[in-house]
Amino acid sequence: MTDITIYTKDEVKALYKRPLLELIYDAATVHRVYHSPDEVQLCTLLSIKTGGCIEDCKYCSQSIHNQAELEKEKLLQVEDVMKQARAAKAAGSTRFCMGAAWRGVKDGRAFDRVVDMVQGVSDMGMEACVTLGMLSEDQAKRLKNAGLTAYNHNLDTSEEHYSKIISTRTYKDRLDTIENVAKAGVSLCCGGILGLGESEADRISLLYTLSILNPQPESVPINILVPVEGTPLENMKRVDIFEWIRCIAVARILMPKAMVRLSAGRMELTREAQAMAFMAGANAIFTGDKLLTTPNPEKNEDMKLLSDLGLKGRAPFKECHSPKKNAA
Ligand code: SAM
Ligand code: DTB
Ligand code: SF4
Repeated sequence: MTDITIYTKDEVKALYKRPLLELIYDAATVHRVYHSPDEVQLCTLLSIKTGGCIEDCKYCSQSIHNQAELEKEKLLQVEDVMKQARAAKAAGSTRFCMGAAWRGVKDGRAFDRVVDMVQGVSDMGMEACVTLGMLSEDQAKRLKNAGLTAYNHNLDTSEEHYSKIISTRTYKDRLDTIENVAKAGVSLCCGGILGLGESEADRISLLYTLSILNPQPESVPINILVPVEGTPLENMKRVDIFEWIRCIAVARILMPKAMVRLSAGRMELTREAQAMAFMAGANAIFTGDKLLTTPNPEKNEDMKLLSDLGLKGRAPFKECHSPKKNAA
């Protein structure tokens, strides 16, 4: 990452504490150096295996430790997933992300099927992303050979706050999988969730940790907690919107090449808040009326928002600009 400035934790803190509009201006400036500011990547999510997860993530509808009402579903068949991917492509999505409620991946028939799904999505000319929990380097290599674009594995929050949210795995477990993904040469999609009761220092710590991953994530999902009934976090206070914008702006400055993705939590956001997020450097969204298990804005609403803002879908497999090329 030679052409990227790596900030110290104190520098990240100073950045985070800047006056918000100054911060947004700087983030918007960085955004324009590395990306076309009128382009937003449109991605579609599909839950390929739903519920029954043995991890105890306190935010999640799919954990067996929580009491969320949820229709469980075994691993889908490849052809059913292809149907959904084709529909997503026809609706303008260029990236298809498949999520499984697993603690980790076991070799065998189920994993073979996921590899076939990745191959199928990739053969359709779409970017393919999966999130399957813990992964070995060999498994990451198999996914890469099948055409995987990126592996999603979030850090979720700071190392300091982590054990208050999840007790069945450690931050180190997360970082180990991230390392396996990097060793296999697969791009990483890695971000977090705001609104887990974390402090400002936790947010700064998360953003700092994401930015020192080597290589930096190709994509950074910034989720806002969707408070699911029956989970321990169902009554959590909603995160302040300006804190959310602040995190997006800091993520954009720290990880200039990454796609900064507005992920969970858009149902409760106004059009104006989302416009401000695009201004602060966000350049990807999940479209389609469902995330994994919770609702997402209607496609028509999203298309209207993008069109009103003069934004358009970004082509698949597009690299970000090189600042040197721009300067020449
Ligand atoms: N089981 C795998 C794992 O945890 O890595 C993959 C699926 S998991 C549902 C993917 C991500 O969704 C989590 O890391 C978390 O960041 C996000 N997520 C899950 N439930 C959420 C919620 N209620 N609100 C916001 N984000 C959520
Ligand atoms: C990510 O960071 N957000 C997406 C994707 N990666 C897999 C998932 C959001 C899930 C929101 C809760 C749900 O729908 O179950
Ligand atoms: Fe399982 Fe992932 Fe949900 Fe945690 S976030 S309970 S690992 S599906």
